[in-house]
Amino acid sequence: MGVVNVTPDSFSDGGEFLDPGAAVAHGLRLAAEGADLVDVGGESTRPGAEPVGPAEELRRVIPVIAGIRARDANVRISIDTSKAVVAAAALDAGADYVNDVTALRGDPDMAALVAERRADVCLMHMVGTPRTMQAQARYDDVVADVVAFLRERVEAAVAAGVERERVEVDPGIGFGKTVEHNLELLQRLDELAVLGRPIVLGTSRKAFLGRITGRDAAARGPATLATLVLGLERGATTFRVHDVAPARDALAVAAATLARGWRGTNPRTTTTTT
Ligand code: PMM
Repeated sequence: MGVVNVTPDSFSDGGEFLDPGAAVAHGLRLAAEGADLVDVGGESTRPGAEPVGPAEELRRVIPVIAGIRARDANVRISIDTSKAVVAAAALDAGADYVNDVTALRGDPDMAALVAERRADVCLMHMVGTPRTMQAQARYDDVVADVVAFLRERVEAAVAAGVERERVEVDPGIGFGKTVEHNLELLQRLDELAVLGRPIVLGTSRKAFLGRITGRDAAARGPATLATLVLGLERGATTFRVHDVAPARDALAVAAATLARGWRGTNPRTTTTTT
């Protein structure tokens, strides 16, 4: 899953793709690099971020989704939103997948929309809201708490009519979590397998990697790759990343080593005996 943030304030690429043309070009580039899914978002969820109104969010994301869909009929498009009105317009414009960091709790109309439109959906763990979440980073056992939360949210989605097969789950790395919480979630990611749903992992360039390496967001690519390999080994199937080409390479090598049958095709793959 390649990230296209159409925001002025996302932590690592804020402002880079505010222009719709630049955002469309970036999404197409990520698809060409091998992203199966391009995740378009118009509201930053960085810690402390201010909410954006629906009109502004629609203005940011819809031309980008329509533009990517017009030029690439195949890539799957995800809308990163917690607002049903934005998700509905995005699905109309060609999106296939709803990435909701509130796990269908942010808008009372979201679950019914996802069910009715038969969209795929990602349910992510977060306590509180991006404005308040870091102050609420307290858990008995972070992994057990995340599993219990996601189990409840999967059942709520199914009860609202969402097909279970369409639901993916995400531990919400960096959302109301300390460095230690993030590392423990990554270390014990395999425990999310009890949920029986595909696991999405969003570690790309996040602050905990900066705390370990001392690097700024833009220089956290290698640190991100380490988390992808660990995540793959522990059962993650979708990797939300800013840099698709290196992620594909790292995952292809890790998957080949683990013999898990990596499904992707790499446009640059050649046969070699060395
Ligand atoms: N992280 C961000 C935004 N959306 N969605 C999911 N499902 N998982 C994540 O970890 C996630 C997300 C924040 O990162 P960004 O500001 O780089 O988009």
